Amino acid sequence: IDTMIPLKSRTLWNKHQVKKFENPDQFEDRFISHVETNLGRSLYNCDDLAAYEATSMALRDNLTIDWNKTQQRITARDHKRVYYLSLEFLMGRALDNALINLPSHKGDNSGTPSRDTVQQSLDDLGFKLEDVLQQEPDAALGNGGLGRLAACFVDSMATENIPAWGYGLHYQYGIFAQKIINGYQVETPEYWLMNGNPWEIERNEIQVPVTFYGYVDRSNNPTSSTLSPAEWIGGERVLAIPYDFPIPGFKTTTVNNLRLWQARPTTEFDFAKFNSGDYKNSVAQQQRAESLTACLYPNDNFVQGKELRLKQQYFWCAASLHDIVRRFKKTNRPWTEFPDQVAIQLNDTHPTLAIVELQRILVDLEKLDWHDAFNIVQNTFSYTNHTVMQEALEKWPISLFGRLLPRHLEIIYDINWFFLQEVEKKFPKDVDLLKRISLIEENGDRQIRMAFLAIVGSHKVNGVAELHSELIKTTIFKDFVKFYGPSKFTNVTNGITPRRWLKQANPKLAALISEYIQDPNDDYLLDTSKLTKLTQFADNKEFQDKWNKVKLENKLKLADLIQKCYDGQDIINREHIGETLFDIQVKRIHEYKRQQMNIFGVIYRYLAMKELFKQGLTKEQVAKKFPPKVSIFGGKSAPGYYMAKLIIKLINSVADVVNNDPQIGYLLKVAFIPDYNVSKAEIIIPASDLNEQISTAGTEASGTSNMKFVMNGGLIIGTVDGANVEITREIGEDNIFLFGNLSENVEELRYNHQYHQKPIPKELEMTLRSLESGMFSPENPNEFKPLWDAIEHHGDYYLVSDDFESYLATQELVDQVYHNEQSEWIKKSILGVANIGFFSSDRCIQEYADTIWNVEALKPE
Ligand code: 4GP
Repeated sequence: IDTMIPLKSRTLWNKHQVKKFENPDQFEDRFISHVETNLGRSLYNCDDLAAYEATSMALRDNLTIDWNKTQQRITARDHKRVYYLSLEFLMGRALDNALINLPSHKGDNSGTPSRDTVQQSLDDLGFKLEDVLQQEPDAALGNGGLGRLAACFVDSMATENIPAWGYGLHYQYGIFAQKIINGYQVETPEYWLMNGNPWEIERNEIQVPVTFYGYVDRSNNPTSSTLSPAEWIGGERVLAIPYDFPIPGFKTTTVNNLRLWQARPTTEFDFAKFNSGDYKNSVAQQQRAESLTACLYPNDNFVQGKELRLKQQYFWCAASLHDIVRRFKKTNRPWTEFPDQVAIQLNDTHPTLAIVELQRILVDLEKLDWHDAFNIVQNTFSYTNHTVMQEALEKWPISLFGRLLPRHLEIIYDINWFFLQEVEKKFPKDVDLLKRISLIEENGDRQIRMAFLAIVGSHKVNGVAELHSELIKTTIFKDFVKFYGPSKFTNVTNGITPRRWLKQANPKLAALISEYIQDPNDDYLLDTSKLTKLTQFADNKEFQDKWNKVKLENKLKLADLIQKCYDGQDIINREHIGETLFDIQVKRIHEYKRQQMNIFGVIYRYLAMKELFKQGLTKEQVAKKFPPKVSIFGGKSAPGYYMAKLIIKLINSVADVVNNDPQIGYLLKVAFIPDYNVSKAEIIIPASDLNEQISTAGTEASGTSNMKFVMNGGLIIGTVDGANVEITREIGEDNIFLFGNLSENVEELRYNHQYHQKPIPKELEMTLRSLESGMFSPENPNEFKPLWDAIEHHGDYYLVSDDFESYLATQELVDQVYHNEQSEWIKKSILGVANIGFFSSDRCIQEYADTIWNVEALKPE
């Protein structure tokens, strides 16, 4: 926007500078004014929803004022900016988070607004903050770990005063809402914008045209080389409109921006269609434009390869780069300084097209020399890999790609051409290497290997936990290490924001911590190493009792949630809740995450208990061997993932049988919480005694819920995988229950399954036969056949049979410690929290800033 206010008018502008609310009275004023003007409501018809909207608008006002100042400061100081490109931002709710980030804290009596004063104000105005918070739908624009990581990162970037913008898509429909009907997952669309969204600013003043299809015109180019500027004459055109979300930091006035693009039809008029009288069709075509960003692809760790997805990716990359380049051009610096001003982080390969798009802008539009341009590109981008699983690695068929983005395909061929020449120079005549490392896969249908393109176009590539970062170097990217050397590959272990995952999710534990470590201003939420002060209280009886009481209260809250999910049926016996182990596995349902092993363990436990009853043991005697426990599950399956859906069905079928067995009673219960999402996680995670991180070794890149559980005093039962390894190092191996085979043995174990029939352990055998007997599916005994077949006849790819015995043995140990050594258990729980500080996403962002982005914090005002 280049309308500038003339100098003589500026005094007037300054006189009317918008002010933040700075005390309860001003907040109340702002609240009422939003109710009456923006919402057109009044004292007589202001319900909880309106109260939520008005509170959010009042807070957004404050944030927007700081947002404006932050942006002006960055521009004035000509500071380097970071751009975090992610197709997923699993933000959850914004209001409580904004409240926690309000400037004042306990111990501050100045009357500046805090969460507590807002709560009081709402109370005075006739509302309960808790009910008001419930009005907000989750912003669920992501699938799982990758999307939630992006959300934690934007929180930490603001907190660490890194000038950073997130770029993503403004989906109308985020991840589907999961219903459980007769035990089966049913996906229902969730229109999260139904009531509008007080947190977003729609910026109609910015409209970026994005083009697809068409052809490359070289008629002005005498050399006709693809390396010199060409003109792409696009076919279809849509507009990208930004929606901005202010991202507050903790104890700082820095407010960053999350910009999500939405597709809109252009207003261009198709005269050809009009003249032929086809008005309806020309409208229909325009409408199709909007469907481009309608919906998030609901896959986790899996690619589907649909044309619409590729269109989404290009639409988002093109719009974001246009924005980034426009901002850079305002500095009037030469192009060579682009990487000094701009760092772009690719969250997985989904935004890899941004590499190609920048090269196109530099060569075709800015007329830079091809190699100079690519130098700039490489120094700008860096790429994070989140998985080694083959089915999750993006590849796009050349035919589809070339039709949608003809000029980009040429550029990729050129990148590949120069790259392969370099490889050939370094390793002459190694044809196999060239084949393996090429950006184009030549077997069968020719495909572009997006991860390889991301590596070649970046200056750094990172994995998300030490084990994972080592694995990518020795497996999927081995040849690239050989060519570039190891220094291009690095590790940044994932982290989580302690503001949301401790303070917001577990206010009682946070209060207890700040009391004992004498940190009334919650500085430990910034400097998490302060948590180590808890160590001195690990054995303190009084502290342990208080610690336990918080856990109990959190478990009661979860029991309420579960009751609600089961239509009022109270599965959990509240009388015994204090002695009942809450064993929780919540995450996307995936064979590699092995929820099937968990539920097999539950089945085995049930069978063994029944056997004891059959032998005539009393309930008390059975309880000695199998003390009270609730197995809690939650998580969505991709709609097309048959096995994952079957696992959900099995969990619910087992729950049906076990929960209704009067002999078993409260000794064993099973609950599946439908529609697991961020706001449910905030209730579930603080209530856990034990959490399951039991992926086949080498498959879970990091995991981040493991960090969240430990930060809330939960103990892990887990394999030596992902970040479990580093968590063990930090908190000590006495405070985690590890089991199972190591990743270095996985290949051999899989090989053995293929070529030698190894008998499966008797406990697993018993379990699988109970499935086969129809115990959990009397109407269809074969219902779960694919689950036992996977283990007994299809090579047991996820090695359930290899880990099952040690899993059960470790569960037994867990029971023993939880029930017989209560004080030991609490001590482990406290020591976990005391030593989890390393996994703050603030640390993680500092590592990115120092070692990858080369960017410094912006000093706040
Ligand atoms: C996930 C990984 O599966 C998980 O281990 C990791 O913690 C998370 O990314 C964040 O790094 N990957 C995906 C995916 O969600 O789709 O690849």
